[in-house]
Amino acid sequence: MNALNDVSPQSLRTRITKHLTYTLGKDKSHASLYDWRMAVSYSVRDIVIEPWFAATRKTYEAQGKRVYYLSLEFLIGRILGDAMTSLGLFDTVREILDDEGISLWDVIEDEPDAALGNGGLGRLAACFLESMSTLACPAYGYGIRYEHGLFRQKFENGSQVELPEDWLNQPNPWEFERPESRYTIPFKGHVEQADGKSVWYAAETVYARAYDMPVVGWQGKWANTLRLWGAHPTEMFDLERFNSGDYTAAAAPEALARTLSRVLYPEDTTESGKELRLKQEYFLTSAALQDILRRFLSEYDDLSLLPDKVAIQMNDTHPALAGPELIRLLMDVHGLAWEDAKRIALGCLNYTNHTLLPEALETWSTWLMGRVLPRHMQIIERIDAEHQSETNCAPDLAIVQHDHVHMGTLAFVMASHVNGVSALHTDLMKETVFAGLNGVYPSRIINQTNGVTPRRWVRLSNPALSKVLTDTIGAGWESDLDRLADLAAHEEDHDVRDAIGAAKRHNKVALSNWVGEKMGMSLNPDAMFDVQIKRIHEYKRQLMNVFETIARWSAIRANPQGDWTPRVKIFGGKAAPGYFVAKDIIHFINDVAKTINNDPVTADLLQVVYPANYNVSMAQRLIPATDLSEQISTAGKEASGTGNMKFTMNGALTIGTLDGANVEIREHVGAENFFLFGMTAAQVQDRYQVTDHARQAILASQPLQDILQMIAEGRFSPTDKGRYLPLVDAMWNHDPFLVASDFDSYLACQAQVDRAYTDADQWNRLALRNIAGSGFFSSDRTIKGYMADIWDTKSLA
Ligand code: GL4
Repeated sequence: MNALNDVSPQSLRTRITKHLTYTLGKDKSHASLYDWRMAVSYSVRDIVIEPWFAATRKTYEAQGKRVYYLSLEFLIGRILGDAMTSLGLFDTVREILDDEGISLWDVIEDEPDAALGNGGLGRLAACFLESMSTLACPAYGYGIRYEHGLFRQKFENGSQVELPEDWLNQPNPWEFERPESRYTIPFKGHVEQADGKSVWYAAETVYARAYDMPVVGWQGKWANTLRLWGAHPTEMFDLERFNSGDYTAAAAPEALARTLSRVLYPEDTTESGKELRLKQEYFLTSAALQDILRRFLSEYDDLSLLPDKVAIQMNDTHPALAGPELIRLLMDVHGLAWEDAKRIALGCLNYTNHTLLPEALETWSTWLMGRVLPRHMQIIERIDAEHQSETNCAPDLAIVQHDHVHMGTLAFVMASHVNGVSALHTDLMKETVFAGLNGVYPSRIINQTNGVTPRRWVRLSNPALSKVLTDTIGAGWESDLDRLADLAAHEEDHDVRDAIGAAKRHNKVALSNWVGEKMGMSLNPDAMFDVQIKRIHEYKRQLMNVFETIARWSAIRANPQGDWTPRVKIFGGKAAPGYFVAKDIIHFINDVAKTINNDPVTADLLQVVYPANYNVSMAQRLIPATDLSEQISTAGKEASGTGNMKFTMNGALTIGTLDGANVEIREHVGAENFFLFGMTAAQVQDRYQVTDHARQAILASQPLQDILQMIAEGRFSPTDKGRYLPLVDAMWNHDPFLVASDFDSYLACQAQVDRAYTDADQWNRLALRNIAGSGFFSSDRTIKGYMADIWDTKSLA
């Protein structure tokens, strides 16, 4: 079965015209870009329906196990281009629109990004959904239909300002509202015992209503469902109050309910501890589990079979209430005994850990948990008591400690498998944060190194390179990315190396044009494009990159006639609104950019670009145009990274530390094709033992002293000279992520990069080797790993 079989250009043309006429109610002479985009989207969506239905049919027939991926975040990005790519309709649609005088790219860019996530964790979930469909793994994604996704970022005088995101201000052509699929979600109230059963009398309730989005896989052979929950009031609008003039009170139940799915929390790797967040986590988890049980019971009547038919993945601890909630539903609603309910829940559940940063490990006060979810608090205490008595563990391994519920421990205890997201991260989990639990539950922790989908990240975002790949190694690499290894046999072919270089240059020209239009800057496409795009976080060390930029600028100014390699430094990323240090870093990057970009002495050799509002669509532009990928986190801090993989696939070389998946990238592409610097995770640990590590490192580094001196003197903030004194002070006295200690190594490595770039042909050779070694980082490989090692599911292809 293949969706493409009966899609002729003529039928698609007719479909688009019909949607324009009958769905949008416009004739061609009056249709706006929006109208065309909607008509094209509905038409492409129509074509997904058939494989979507067929996949559902096959799944029911097979009676196999289904996967349920629970995530508070799905960072999807735009959908139309991706769907057309998967269905092979790109050229057909382009031709149809050309005939109407409409540009396909304009249509594509009219679509808002679905930004229901913060960064890597949410984007990983989106790549996984796509891979599960490509692999015909029967699966559902479950998430929240946030009305407002991640905030829009703008810069005002260089500072980040957050604006609300409003992707749902217009109809979403990819979703199907399912008013019939709705569940009651209870909150608060109290629990009573009756006939040996616990009865939870909730004080508040909301409905979770399903909104389904089909997720189509490569070549339209399979489509799974992303089911997002929207919150709706259980109480009707209060007409009596309205009629008596109290309009606000009349709408209160609705307002209360809707706040639940109103906004995505903008914290990446920090937990916020807010009641609304806890409610969101429970809202998603309960709705998903009720839906899973309803589906299961429509096919089977023996709940003990649940672990044979259902695999639930908890994406981080955010849905970790799944343990107690599944036990609650099995006991209180379906009448099972505690032991059975707990065994079944444990058999279904798995947990992925995405970070070791202590500030990200969620805890909830028992007071809040007990107030919002009184029944769950009881269940958690019983799970905890059994966990402690069965394992005889130390008190610091308890789920409840110091009046707080530790969600990582809860997730761990209630999971069959717990996985890390890169080899290094998994090792560190076993050695550090989860060492104790690993001792009492040995072999529960396994590794599944992250991956990314090459359909979106190469085929869609880099057509120029995609053509070179297909011309060189033949078609089909998109769904069998290990085939990229075949490129290695063409390393000595000058034409192939040139073609890779030409594709990169083409993308750099396109990016330069875009930057020209957006920011009024004119970039030199022959300069090295050096890119760091990711959330702004101290551990990711954007600061180190800016320091290097300043060092470079000073060095060029001191010797403008020197043999310099021209560079364009590109930054992109948002800071959590409450993370003030990160926001200062943004301000600082913009101030440095302003100073450097206005210097005529260095203008041809160094430029700094920081486009506002980095998102998935911007990543799709930047990554194909990148020569050098900055992956410079303090070793041991970045669990995996996934941007690093996207750059490698697109032929960028990496300058990086031995952190997260960088370690494996370097192994796969070859150490000689990777610019390594900095301390290892073990050396980082030792370095922290040196109390004045920063001061010592700065005193040993003249370049760093000079840079800090310039900043302290106000060179980058002439109207407010003291602006960055706190930053300089923090460098000397704290430097929690060891920027100073790694700086000289980074500087030396950057000099090596400069030299390498001067030999364009050799650089292209290194790019080729990076692409050839990147096959391992397809999310298809990752998902096959989950299917085999965690879910025990089979592909229905
Ligand atoms: C993250 C990690 O920081 C990142 O390294 C990883 O690639 C990603 C997906 O596993 O998960 N953890 C959190 S929290 N946010 C992330 O992006």
